[in-house]
Amino acid sequence: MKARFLHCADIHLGNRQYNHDARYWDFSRAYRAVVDTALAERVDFVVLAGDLFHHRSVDPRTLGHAVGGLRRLRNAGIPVLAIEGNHERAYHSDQIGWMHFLADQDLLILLNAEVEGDAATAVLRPWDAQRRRGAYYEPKPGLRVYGLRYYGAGTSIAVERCAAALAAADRADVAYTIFTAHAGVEGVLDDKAGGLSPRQWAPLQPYVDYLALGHFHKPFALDNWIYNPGSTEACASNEAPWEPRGYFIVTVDSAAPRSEGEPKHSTRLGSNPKRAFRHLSFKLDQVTDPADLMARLTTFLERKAADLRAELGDYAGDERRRPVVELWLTGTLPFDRSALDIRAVEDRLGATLQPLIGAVKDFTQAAAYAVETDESLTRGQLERQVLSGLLSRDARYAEQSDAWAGLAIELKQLALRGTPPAELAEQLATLMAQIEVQPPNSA
Ligand SMILES: [Mn+2]
Repeated sequence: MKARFLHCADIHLGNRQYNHDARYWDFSRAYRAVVDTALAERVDFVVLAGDLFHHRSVDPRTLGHAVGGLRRLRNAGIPVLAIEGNHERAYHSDQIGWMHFLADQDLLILLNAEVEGDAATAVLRPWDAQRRRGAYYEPKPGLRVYGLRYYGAGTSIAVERCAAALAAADRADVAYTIFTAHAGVEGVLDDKAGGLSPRQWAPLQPYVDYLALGHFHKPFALDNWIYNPGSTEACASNEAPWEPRGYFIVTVDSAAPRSEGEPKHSTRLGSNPKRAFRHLSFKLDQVTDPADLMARLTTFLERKAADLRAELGDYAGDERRRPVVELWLTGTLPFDRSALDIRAVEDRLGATLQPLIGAVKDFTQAAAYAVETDESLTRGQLERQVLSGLLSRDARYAEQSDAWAGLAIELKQLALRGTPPAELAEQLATLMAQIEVQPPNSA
């Protein structure tokens, strides 16, 4: 038995990332590219391992995009064998989701093993073309594809029950078995909890030649039987460097001579075209004050802009080629957060790199603001000590923190005495002038 198929997952149609139209279209374009590939490669079928859609409630335009791609495959005689991912699960188990709707339109075959209830064994029914329900389908004689929808925390038990059912099933005529599920493998992603351990997947291994996974957006292949193609567009900035990523093209030859432990297939991880996407990280630890921040940031961004133009060419005039740039501010913020002008940082990012989208994320830590106090002090002395302590942690006021504390207290007392605002402002100007003419550390 020979066959050829495309395995993809996590297309996330309808993801209007950063609330930007261009990003909405990027996700649809990535999907179209994968459909184009399936057609060009003349595969026998497509395995879609969950998360075709980004949202449970799909808008008409996004549904149109999904239907358009599925129709092209159907017209070419290429069935799509799919499962429900976590993003497209129906709201209630008794309602049908959009994936069921597509199955009812004969645009895809939506597989799911019955694992509910107390039975230790799943019920694996063949696809019923009338009811449009079933756990497995044979796109070619001798090639069987089983599917299990997203089960979250219940995945491990669901997999055990499927393995028990497969052990009991009559598989005499089955030369090659694919099992598709929307779940990851523990340890593949550092920061992503979840996923089954290789040991929890292992019960399936005696019966499954190709475990087609989705859910983790990072591509991986393990032990010649577990495969995950990764997302077709970056749903988060950390996904961008995971290249190649997008789909596997799998060629099966069940009868070819092979040595012990060698798989019945060969695989190629392909990469669909994607929007350029860069994640930059700027650490604030060297920064002294807001002006210094902007100066250092500008130097940093100019260097990155040169790198980006060397890599992508002159993209500024071509919206298709302009990258998404996410800038993360990290490290310790050496001044009060209210003085961190995110809009100014965004503007500088936009002017320097001319990205399609320039998003700034503030992950800075505030300097420690706990102040030690001496309980023998009077209320007035205590107030001055706390203020001075706080101001000494802000790089802009640290050198003359006592003088600034004195200024604040004086101003407060003037305000308490009912001094008119204009006079307060005048006093403030005078007091500030006094501080600024003094040399550092003389206060
Ligand atoms: Mn996903």
